[in-house]
Amino acid sequence: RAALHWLTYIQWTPLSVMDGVLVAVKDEIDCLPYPTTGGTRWLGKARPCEADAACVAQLRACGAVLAGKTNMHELGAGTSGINPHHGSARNPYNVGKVAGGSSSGSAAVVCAGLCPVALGVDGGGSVRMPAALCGVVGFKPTAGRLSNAGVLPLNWTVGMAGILAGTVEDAVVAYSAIVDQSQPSYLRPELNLPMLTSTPSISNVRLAKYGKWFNDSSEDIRTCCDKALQTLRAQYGWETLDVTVPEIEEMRLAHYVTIGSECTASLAKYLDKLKRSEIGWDVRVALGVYGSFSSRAYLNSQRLRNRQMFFHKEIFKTADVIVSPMTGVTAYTLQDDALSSGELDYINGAALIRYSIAGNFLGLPAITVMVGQDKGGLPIGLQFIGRPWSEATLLHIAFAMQEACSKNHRKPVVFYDLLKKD
Ligand SMILES: *[C@@H]1O[C@H](CO)[C@@H](O)[C@H](O)[C@H]1NC(C)=O
Ligand SMILES: CC(=O)N[C@H]1CO[C@H](CO)[C@@H](O)[C@@H]1O
Repeated sequence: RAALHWLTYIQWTPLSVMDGVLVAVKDEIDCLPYPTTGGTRWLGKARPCEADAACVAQLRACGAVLAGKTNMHELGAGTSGINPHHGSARNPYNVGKVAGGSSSGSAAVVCAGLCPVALGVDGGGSVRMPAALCGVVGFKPTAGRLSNAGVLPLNWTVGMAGILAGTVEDAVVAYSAIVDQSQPSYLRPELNLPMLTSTPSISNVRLAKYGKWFNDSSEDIRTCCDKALQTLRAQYGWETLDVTVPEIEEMRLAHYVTIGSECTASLAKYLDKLKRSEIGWDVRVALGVYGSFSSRAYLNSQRLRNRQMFFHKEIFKTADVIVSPMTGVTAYTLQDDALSSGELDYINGAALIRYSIAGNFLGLPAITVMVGQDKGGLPIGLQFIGRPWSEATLLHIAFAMQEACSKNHRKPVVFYDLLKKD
Protein backbone atom coordinates (compact mmCIF):
# COMPACT_ATOMS: atom_id res chain seq x y z
CA ARG A 1 0.00 0.00 0.00
CA ALA A 2 2.80 2.39 0.85
CA ALA A 3 4.38 1.77 -2.53
CA LEU A 4 1.09 2.40 -4.26
CA HIS A 5 0.67 5.66 -2.40
CA TRP A 6 4.12 6.74 -3.44
CA LEU A 7 3.29 5.99 -7.07
CA THR A 8 0.20 8.11 -6.78
CA TYR A 9 2.32 11.07 -5.77
CA ILE A 10 4.85 10.58 -8.53
CA GLN A 11 2.11 10.66 -11.12
CA TRP A 12 0.54 13.73 -9.48
CA THR A 13 -2.77 11.99 -9.41
CA PRO A 14 -4.96 13.49 -6.69
CA LEU A 15 -6.17 11.00 -4.10
CA SER A 16 -9.68 12.37 -4.58
CA VAL A 17 -11.37 15.69 -5.31
CA MET A 18 -10.71 16.52 -1.66
CA ASP A 19 -6.94 16.13 -2.01
CA GLY A 20 -5.31 19.26 -0.59
CA VAL A 21 -8.59 20.78 0.54
CA LEU A 22 -8.53 22.43 3.98
CA VAL A 23 -11.04 21.04 6.45
CA ALA A 24 -11.51 22.22 10.05
CA VAL A 25 -12.91 19.92 12.71
CA LYS A 26 -15.10 20.80 15.68
CA ASP A 27 -13.37 20.14 18.98
CA GLU A 28 -15.93 17.45 19.78
CA ILE A 29 -14.54 15.05 17.14
CA ASP A 30 -11.27 13.13 17.54
CA CYS A 31 -8.58 14.36 15.16
CA LEU A 32 -4.90 13.55 15.74
CA PRO A 33 -2.63 15.07 16.96
CA TYR A 34 -4.99 17.35 18.87
CA PRO A 35 -6.71 16.70 22.20
CA THR A 36 -10.52 16.63 22.06
CA THR A 37 -11.61 19.22 24.61
CA GLY A 38 -15.34 19.38 23.88
CA GLY A 39 -14.95 23.09 24.63
CA THR A 40 -13.96 22.33 28.24
CA ARG A 41 -10.80 22.95 30.26
CA TRP A 42 -10.61 19.33 31.44
CA LEU A 43 -11.94 16.73 29.00
CA GLY A 44 -8.86 16.76 26.76
CA LYS A 45 -6.77 15.61 29.76
CA ALA A 46 -9.32 13.19 31.24
CA ARG A 47 -9.95 11.46 27.91
CA PRO A 48 -6.88 11.38 25.67
CA CYS A 49 -7.50 11.38 21.92
CA GLU A 50 -5.94 8.16 20.63
CA ALA A 51 -7.18 7.90 17.05
CA ASP A 52 -8.97 9.87 14.35
CA ALA A 53 -12.75 9.67 14.42
CA ALA A 54 -14.05 7.54 11.54
CA CYS A 55 -15.18 10.58 9.51
CA VAL A 56 -11.82 12.30 10.04
CA ALA A 57 -9.93 9.16 8.99
CA GLN A 58 -12.00 9.01 5.80
CA LEU A 59 -11.26 12.67 5.02
CA ARG A 60 -7.56 12.09 5.60
CA ALA A 61 -7.63 9.08 3.26
CA CYS A 62 -9.19 11.35 0.62
CA GLY A 63 -6.22 13.72 0.96
CA ALA A 64 -7.99 16.45 2.92
CA VAL A 65 -5.67 18.68 4.95
CA LEU A 66 -6.97 18.77 8.52
CA ALA A 67 -6.41 22.45 9.24
CA GLY A 68 -7.15 22.31 12.98
CA LYS A 69 -9.81 22.12 15.64
CA THR A 70 -12.57 24.71 15.92
CA ASN A 71 -13.93 26.25 19.07
CA MET A 72 -17.36 25.36 20.38
CA HIS A 73 -19.83 25.97 23.15
CA GLU A 74 -18.64 24.10 26.26
CA LEU A 75 -19.90 20.48 26.03
CA GLY A 76 -22.26 21.58 23.28
CA ALA A 77 -24.54 22.60 26.14
CA GLY A 78 -25.54 25.97 24.67
CA THR A 79 -26.44 27.65 21.41
CA SER A 80 -24.48 30.93 21.49
CA GLY A 81 -20.93 29.63 21.03
CA ILE A 82 -19.79 31.88 23.88
CA ASN A 83 -16.94 30.04 25.61
CA PRO A 84 -15.27 31.59 28.67
CA HIS A 85 -12.39 29.05 28.63
CA HIS A 86 -11.14 29.15 25.03
CA GLY A 87 -12.67 32.37 23.69
CA SER A 88 -15.90 33.04 21.82
CA ALA A 89 -16.24 32.68 18.07
CA ARG A 90 -17.47 35.91 16.50
CA ASN A 91 -19.74 36.28 13.53
CA PRO A 92 -17.80 37.25 10.37
CA TYR A 93 -20.81 39.29 9.19
CA ASN A 94 -20.53 41.46 12.32
CA VAL A 95 -17.85 40.73 14.91
CA GLY A 96 -20.04 42.24 17.63
CA LYS A 97 -22.52 39.38 17.17
CA VAL A 98 -22.45 35.71 18.19
CA ALA A 99 -21.62 33.01 15.64
CA GLY A 100 -24.22 30.64 17.12
CA GLY A 101 -23.49 27.22 18.52
CA SER A 102 -22.53 24.84 19.46
CA SER A 103 -20.39 24.36 16.30
CA SER A 104 -19.51 28.06 16.45
CA GLY A 105 -15.91 27.94 15.21
CA SER A 106 -16.76 25.61 12.31
CA ALA A 107 -19.43 28.06 11.09
CA ALA A 108 -17.15 31.08 11.51
CA VAL A 109 -14.15 29.62 9.62
CA VAL A 110 -16.28 28.55 6.66
CA CYS A 111 -18.10 31.90 6.61
CA ALA A 112 -14.78 33.80 6.68
CA GLY A 113 -13.46 31.78 3.73
CA LEU A 114 -10.69 30.04 5.71
CA CYS A 115 -11.93 26.53 4.80
CA PRO A 116 -14.54 25.49 2.24
CA VAL A 117 -15.76 22.77 4.60
CA ALA A 118 -15.76 22.08 8.33
CA LEU A 119 -17.16 19.28 10.46
CA GLY A 120 -19.55 19.92 13.32
CA VAL A 121 -21.73 17.82 15.60
CA ASP A 122 -25.50 18.30 15.72
CA GLY A 123 -27.41 17.04 18.80
CA GLY A 124 -29.94 19.88 18.99
CA GLY A 125 -29.33 21.91 15.86
CA SER A 126 -25.67 22.52 16.68
CA VAL A 127 -24.54 22.37 13.04
CA ARG A 128 -27.56 24.01 11.44
CA MET A 129 -28.05 26.97 13.84
CA PRO A 130 -24.52 28.44 13.60
CA ALA A 131 -24.56 27.71 9.86
CA ALA A 132 -27.72 29.82 9.51
CA LEU A 133 -26.34 32.63 11.68
CA CYS A 134 -23.12 32.72 9.61
CA GLY A 135 -24.82 32.32 6.22
CA VAL A 136 -23.28 28.97 5.26
CA VAL A 137 -24.77 25.59 4.39
CA GLY A 138 -25.42 23.33 7.40
CA PHE A 139 -26.22 19.69 6.65
CA LYS A 140 -27.14 16.94 9.08
CA PRO A 141 -27.70 13.60 7.31
CA THR A 142 -30.07 10.87 8.55
CA ALA A 143 -29.10 9.34 11.90
CA GLY A 144 -26.92 6.33 11.09
CA ARG A 145 -25.62 7.65 7.77
CA LEU A 146 -22.29 8.64 9.35
CA SER A 147 -20.27 6.69 11.88
CA ASN A 148 -20.35 8.05 15.42
CA ALA A 149 -17.00 6.45 16.28
CA GLY A 150 -14.73 9.09 17.80
CA VAL A 151 -17.47 11.69 18.05
CA LEU A 152 -18.22 13.12 21.50
CA PRO A 153 -20.33 12.78 23.55
CA LEU A 154 -20.49 9.05 23.17
CA ASN A 155 -23.64 7.23 22.08
CA TRP A 156 -26.17 9.98 22.09
CA THR A 157 -29.27 8.84 20.28
CA VAL A 158 -29.81 12.40 19.08
CA GLY A 159 -26.34 13.63 18.10
CA MET A 160 -24.17 12.97 15.09
CA ALA A 161 -21.57 14.66 12.94
CA GLY A 162 -22.63 17.11 10.28
CA ILE A 163 -21.18 19.33 7.58
CA LEU A 164 -20.76 23.08 7.32
CA ALA A 165 -19.84 24.27 3.84
CA GLY A 166 -19.69 27.42 1.76
CA THR A 167 -21.93 25.95 -0.94
CA VAL A 168 -24.26 22.97 -1.40
CA GLU A 169 -21.81 21.52 -3.94
CA ASP A 170 -19.03 21.53 -1.34
CA ALA A 171 -21.39 19.93 1.18
CA VAL A 172 -22.11 17.11 -1.31
CA VAL A 173 -18.40 16.46 -1.88
CA ALA A 174 -17.66 16.35 1.86
CA TYR A 175 -20.72 14.19 2.48
CA SER A 176 -19.64 11.63 -0.10
CA ALA A 177 -16.23 11.48 1.61
CA ILE A 178 -17.51 10.83 5.13
CA VAL A 179 -20.54 8.51 4.72
CA ASP A 180 -20.18 5.32 6.73
CA GLN A 181 -19.89 2.36 4.44
CA SER A 182 -18.34 0.05 7.01
CA GLN A 183 -21.62 -1.53 8.05
CA PRO A 184 -23.70 -4.01 6.08
CA SER A 185 -26.06 -2.37 3.62
CA TYR A 186 -29.18 -3.93 5.14
CA LEU A 187 -28.77 -1.42 7.99
CA ARG A 188 -29.36 1.52 5.70
CA PRO A 189 -30.47 2.18 2.14
CA GLU A 190 -27.85 2.60 -0.52
CA LEU A 191 -26.16 5.97 -0.84
CA ASN A 192 -27.36 8.22 -3.65
CA LEU A 193 -25.53 11.37 -4.60
CA PRO A 194 -27.33 14.12 -6.48
CA MET A 195 -26.11 15.37 -9.84
CA LEU A 196 -26.45 19.11 -9.38
CA THR A 197 -27.25 21.14 -12.48
CA SER A 198 -28.54 24.67 -12.76
CA THR A 199 -31.96 23.48 -13.90
CA PRO A 200 -33.14 21.14 -11.18
CA SER A 201 -33.65 17.57 -12.32
CA ILE A 202 -36.47 17.02 -9.86
CA SER A 203 -39.91 18.47 -10.34
CA ASN A 204 -43.21 18.84 -8.48
CA VAL A 205 -41.55 19.14 -5.09
CA ARG A 206 -44.19 19.50 -2.39
CA LEU A 207 -43.10 21.61 0.59
CA ALA A 208 -45.00 21.24 3.87
CA LYS A 209 -45.34 24.44 5.88
CA TYR A 210 -46.86 24.79 9.35
CA GLY A 211 -47.87 28.46 9.22
CA LYS A 212 -48.17 29.13 12.94
CA TRP A 213 -44.75 27.62 13.64
CA PHE A 214 -43.18 29.17 10.53
CA ASN A 215 -44.39 32.59 11.67
CA ASP A 216 -42.89 32.24 15.16
CA SER A 217 -39.78 34.15 14.06
CA SER A 218 -38.67 37.76 13.70
CA GLU A 219 -40.44 39.82 11.06
CA ASP A 220 -37.35 39.98 8.84
CA ILE A 221 -36.94 36.20 8.96
CA ARG A 222 -40.63 35.49 8.28
CA THR A 223 -40.74 37.87 5.33
CA CYS A 224 -37.48 36.62 3.86
CA CYS A 225 -38.36 32.92 4.20
CA ASP A 226 -41.82 33.51 2.72
CA LYS A 227 -40.19 35.26 -0.21
CA ALA A 228 -37.90 32.27 -0.70
CA LEU A 229 -40.94 29.98 -0.96
CA GLN A 230 -42.51 32.34 -3.51
CA THR A 231 -39.28 32.17 -5.49
CA LEU A 232 -39.39 28.37 -5.49
CA ARG A 233 -42.96 28.49 -6.78
CA ALA A 234 -42.23 31.10 -9.44
CA GLN A 235 -38.98 29.58 -10.65
CA TYR A 236 -39.60 25.84 -10.35
CA GLY A 237 -43.37 25.51 -9.81
CA TRP A 238 -42.87 23.90 -6.38
CA GLU A 239 -46.02 24.18 -4.26
CA THR A 240 -46.32 24.78 -0.54
CA LEU A 241 -48.87 22.70 1.39
CA ASP A 242 -50.34 23.83 4.72
CA VAL A 243 -49.84 21.22 7.42
CA THR A 244 -49.92 21.01 11.21
CA VAL A 245 -47.05 19.55 13.19
CA PRO A 246 -48.74 18.64 16.50
CA GLU A 247 -47.14 18.76 19.95
CA ILE A 248 -44.02 20.73 19.01
CA GLU A 249 -43.52 21.97 22.57
CA GLU A 250 -43.87 18.42 23.95
CA MET A 251 -41.29 17.27 21.40
CA ARG A 252 -38.89 20.01 22.50
CA LEU A 253 -39.17 19.00 26.15
CA ALA A 254 -38.83 15.28 25.39
CA HIS A 255 -35.73 16.01 23.31
CA TYR A 256 -34.29 18.11 26.14
CA VAL A 257 -34.82 15.29 28.65
CA THR A 258 -33.23 12.84 26.20
CA ILE A 259 -30.15 14.86 25.31
CA GLY A 260 -29.63 15.90 28.95
CA SER A 261 -29.91 12.35 30.28
CA GLU A 262 -27.59 10.94 27.62
CA CYS A 263 -25.01 13.66 28.20
CA THR A 264 -24.99 13.07 31.95
CA ALA A 265 -24.84 9.30 31.49
CA SER A 266 -21.93 9.35 29.07
CA LEU A 267 -19.90 11.90 31.07
CA ALA A 268 -20.79 10.67 34.57
CA LYS A 269 -17.45 8.98 35.15
CA TYR A 270 -15.67 12.29 34.60
CA LEU A 271 -18.22 14.64 36.13
CA ASP A 272 -18.33 12.78 39.45
CA LYS A 273 -14.64 13.58 40.03
CA LEU A 274 -14.67 17.08 38.64
CA LYS A 275 -14.41 20.33 40.61
CA ARG A 276 -17.36 22.62 39.79
CA SER A 277 -14.91 25.48 39.31
CA GLU A 278 -13.60 23.75 36.17
CA ILE A 279 -16.99 24.26 34.48
CA GLY A 280 -18.44 27.51 33.14
CA TRP A 281 -21.45 29.04 34.91
CA ASP A 282 -24.02 28.37 32.21
CA VAL A 283 -22.89 24.77 31.78
CA ARG A 284 -23.07 24.23 35.56
CA VAL A 285 -26.71 25.26 35.36
CA ALA A 286 -27.30 23.00 32.33
CA LEU A 287 -25.63 20.00 34.00
CA GLY A 288 -27.69 20.63 37.16
CA VAL A 289 -30.88 20.44 35.11
CA TYR A 290 -29.68 17.44 33.05
CA GLY A 291 -28.83 15.52 36.22
CA SER A 292 -32.32 16.03 37.65
CA PHE A 293 -34.14 13.95 35.03
CA SER A 294 -35.49 10.58 36.16
CA SER A 295 -35.42 7.33 34.22
CA ARG A 296 -39.20 7.57 34.06
CA ALA A 297 -38.97 10.97 32.36
CA TYR A 298 -36.45 9.55 29.91
CA LEU A 299 -38.68 6.59 29.06
CA ASN A 300 -41.75 8.74 28.64
CA SER A 301 -39.74 10.95 26.31
CA GLN A 302 -39.07 7.92 24.12
CA ARG A 303 -42.82 7.28 23.93
CA LEU A 304 -43.27 10.84 22.67
CA ARG A 305 -40.52 10.15 20.18
CA ASN A 306 -42.51 7.32 18.58
CA ARG A 307 -45.65 9.42 18.61
CA GLN A 308 -43.88 12.33 16.93
CA MET A 309 -42.36 10.01 14.31
CA PHE A 310 -45.91 8.93 13.45
CA PHE A 311 -46.99 12.59 12.98
CA HIS A 312 -44.04 13.24 10.71
CA LYS A 313 -44.67 10.10 8.66
CA GLU A 314 -48.22 11.31 8.10
CA ILE A 315 -46.90 14.63 6.78
CA PHE A 316 -44.44 12.86 4.50
CA LYS A 317 -47.33 10.93 2.89
CA THR A 318 -48.29 14.13 1.06
CA ALA A 319 -45.13 16.26 1.19
CA ASP A 320 -41.51 15.66 0.19
CA VAL A 321 -39.99 17.98 2.77
CA ILE A 322 -41.01 20.18 5.68
CA VAL A 323 -39.83 23.76 5.30
CA SER A 324 -39.20 26.28 8.09
CA PRO A 325 -36.91 29.15 8.98
CA MET A 326 -33.71 27.70 10.49
CA THR A 327 -33.78 30.03 13.48
CA GLY A 328 -36.30 32.43 15.04
CA VAL A 329 -33.72 35.22 15.38
CA THR A 330 -30.57 36.23 13.53
CA ALA A 331 -27.16 36.56 15.26
CA TYR A 332 -27.55 38.62 18.42
CA THR A 333 -25.15 40.88 20.29
CA LEU A 334 -22.16 39.38 22.05
CA GLN A 335 -22.08 41.19 25.42
CA ASP A 336 -18.63 42.20 26.67
CA ASP A 337 -19.11 40.66 30.10
CA ALA A 338 -20.21 37.36 28.53
CA LEU A 339 -16.70 36.87 27.13
CA SER A 340 -15.25 36.07 30.56
CA SER A 341 -18.31 34.82 32.43
CA GLY A 342 -20.32 33.06 29.71
CA GLU A 343 -24.01 33.75 29.27
CA LEU A 344 -27.43 32.16 29.75
CA ASP A 345 -29.92 33.75 27.38
CA TYR A 346 -33.02 31.59 27.35
CA ILE A 347 -35.03 34.00 25.19
CA ASN A 348 -32.60 34.05 22.28
CA GLY A 349 -31.63 30.44 22.95
CA ALA A 350 -35.23 29.27 22.61
CA ALA A 351 -35.67 31.27 19.41
CA LEU A 352 -32.49 29.80 17.95
CA ILE A 353 -33.38 26.16 18.64
CA ARG A 354 -37.10 26.38 17.74
CA TYR A 355 -36.85 24.66 14.36
CA SER A 356 -34.02 22.20 15.06
CA ILE A 357 -35.56 19.43 17.15
CA ALA A 358 -37.10 17.03 14.59
CA GLY A 359 -33.74 16.59 12.88
CA ASN A 360 -32.26 15.22 16.09
CA PHE A 361 -35.11 13.64 18.01
CA LEU A 362 -36.43 11.80 14.96
CA GLY A 363 -33.07 11.41 13.22
CA LEU A 364 -34.41 13.07 10.07
CA PRO A 365 -31.98 14.57 7.56
CA ALA A 366 -32.09 18.37 7.45
CA ILE A 367 -30.25 21.17 5.70
CA THR A 368 -30.13 24.95 5.97
CA VAL A 369 -29.22 27.31 3.18
CA MET A 370 -28.90 31.11 3.29
CA VAL A 371 -31.85 32.87 1.68
CA GLY A 372 -31.27 36.51 2.58
CA GLN A 373 -30.19 39.04 5.17
CA ASP A 374 -32.02 41.02 7.84
CA LYS A 375 -32.05 44.82 8.02
CA GLY A 376 -28.68 44.73 9.79
CA GLY A 377 -27.14 42.57 7.04
CA LEU A 378 -27.11 39.38 9.15
CA PRO A 379 -27.78 36.08 7.36
CA ILE A 380 -31.12 34.27 7.38
CA GLY A 381 -31.29 30.50 6.79
CA LEU A 382 -34.17 28.41 5.44
CA GLN A 383 -34.40 24.77 6.55
CA PHE A 384 -35.61 21.72 4.65
CA ILE A 385 -36.34 18.59 6.72
CA GLY A 386 -36.57 15.35 4.72
CA ARG A 387 -37.81 11.79 5.02
CA PRO A 388 -35.31 9.30 6.44
CA TRP A 389 -32.51 8.58 3.93
CA SER A 390 -33.70 11.26 1.48
CA GLU A 391 -30.40 13.17 1.51
CA ALA A 392 -30.14 13.27 -2.29
CA THR A 393 -33.55 14.97 -2.58
CA LEU A 394 -32.70 17.43 0.19
CA LEU A 395 -29.42 18.37 -1.45
CA HIS A 396 -31.20 18.91 -4.78
CA ILE A 397 -33.74 21.20 -3.15
CA ALA A 398 -31.12 23.12 -1.20
CA PHE A 399 -29.06 23.59 -4.35
CA ALA A 400 -32.08 24.89 -6.27
CA MET A 401 -32.75 27.34 -3.42
CA GLN A 402 -29.11 28.47 -3.41
CA GLU A 403 -29.13 29.00 -7.18
CA ALA A 404 -32.32 31.04 -6.98
CA CYS A 405 -31.09 33.56 -4.42
CA SER A 406 -27.33 33.49 -3.74
CA LYS A 407 -26.46 36.22 -6.25
CA ASN A 408 -28.16 38.78 -3.99
CA HIS A 409 -26.10 37.98 -0.88
CA ARG A 410 -23.52 40.40 0.46
CA LYS A 411 -20.16 39.00 1.58
CA PRO A 412 -19.19 38.87 5.26
CA VAL A 413 -17.22 41.82 6.65
CA VAL A 414 -14.38 39.45 7.59
CA PHE A 415 -13.54 37.35 4.54
CA TYR A 416 -10.29 35.84 3.31
CA ASP A 417 -10.18 34.86 -0.36
CA LEU A 418 -7.57 32.10 -0.21
CA LEU A 419 -7.46 31.73 -4.00
CA LYS A 420 -6.62 35.37 -4.65
CA LYS A 421 -2.98 35.83 -5.60
CA ASP A 422 -1.72 39.09 -4.12
C1 LIG B 1 -48.23 34.18 9.00
O1 LIG B 1 -47.87 35.53 8.72
C2 LIG B 1 -48.35 36.02 7.49
C3 LIG B 1 -47.86 37.43 7.31
O2 LIG B 1 -46.46 37.48 7.44
C4 LIG B 1 -49.88 35.97 7.47
O3 LIG B 1 -50.35 36.36 6.19
C5 LIG B 1 -50.36 34.55 7.77
O4 LIG B 1 -51.77 34.54 7.88
C6 LIG B 1 -49.73 34.05 9.07
N1 LIG B 1 -50.10 32.65 9.24
C7 LIG B 1 -50.52 32.14 10.40
C8 LIG B 1 -50.95 30.72 10.38
O5 LIG B 1 -50.53 32.78 11.43
C1 LIG C 1 -19.96 4.29 26.55
C2 LIG C 1 -20.37 3.45 25.38
O1 LIG C 1 -21.38 2.81 25.39
N1 LIG C 1 -19.56 3.51 24.31
C3 LIG C 1 -19.83 2.80 23.07
C4 LIG C 1 -20.39 3.74 22.04
O2 LIG C 1 -20.52 3.12 20.78
C5 LIG C 1 -19.31 2.65 20.23
C6 LIG C 1 -19.58 2.10 18.87
O3 LIG C 1 -20.41 2.96 18.15
C7 LIG C 1 -18.69 1.61 21.16
O4 LIG C 1 -17.42 1.22 20.66
C8 LIG C 1 -18.53 2.18 22.58
O5 LIG C 1 -18.13 1.18 23.45
